[in-house]
Amino acid sequence: MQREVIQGKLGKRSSVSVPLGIKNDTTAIDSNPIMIDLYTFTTPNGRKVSIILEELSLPYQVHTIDITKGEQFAPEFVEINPNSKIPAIIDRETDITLFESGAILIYLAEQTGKFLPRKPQNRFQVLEWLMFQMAGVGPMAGQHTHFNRFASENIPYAIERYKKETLRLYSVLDGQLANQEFICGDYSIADIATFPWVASYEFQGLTLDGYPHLQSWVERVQQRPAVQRGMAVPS
Ligand SMILES: N[C@@H](CCC(=O)N[C@@H](CS)C(=O)NCC(=O)O)C(=O)O
Repeated sequence: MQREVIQGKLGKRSSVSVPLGIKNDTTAIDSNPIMIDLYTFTTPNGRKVSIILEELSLPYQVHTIDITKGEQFAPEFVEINPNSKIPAIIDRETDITLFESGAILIYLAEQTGKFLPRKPQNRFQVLEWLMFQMAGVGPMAGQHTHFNRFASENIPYAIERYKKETLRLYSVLDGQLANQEFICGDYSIADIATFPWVASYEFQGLTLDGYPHLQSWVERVQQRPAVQRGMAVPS
């Protein structure tokens, strides 16, 4: 498996060889200690986590788990995520191992006090839209992409069903973004979770025509340098 080190703060990269799952390595680059091991691949769920790590300027080490080669089923990775899916992290400072991208976003937001408001009304609105992404946008767009691009047989019913539901969810997001810049007003983990999915609409065989507020939001979030760096991980 490919190993590489990324220093979020300075955006510098260099390659190192580190055993999968190592917990107490004190490797430092430019005297900035690596805090987080990130197990990821070039997919929207993985990129949610690289985006927040870049936004937070946290030094992290990328472990590429090539899910097209079945590396998610390697015993060392199953120890980290028994569900055999990316993303997952190990926080070396707290020794906490986590899988499920939504849980990882909440954890990093809580640890740093950023992108998840404290005030209950705002906090639960962000969590509500995070759950909307986790339970709706991701699974529906994922199923649509599968049946539209990767299924071994052409099943028009499945393609149509998931396309219709994904576009319905896009229209809900479009309405939410009609009068504000970000999904819950201020930029939050709800935006970080949703962006990599909606931004890959062309790959999914969809269009954002007819969703002008969602389209503007994609362009707005895309302009953030941390988002651009996070979307390029793993390289
Ligand atoms: N709900 C999970 C979904 C994770 C997920 O589906 N990851 C995909 C890549 S985006 C994966 O690892 N697939 C490998 C497989 O299904 O074998 C999360 O948000 O973390």
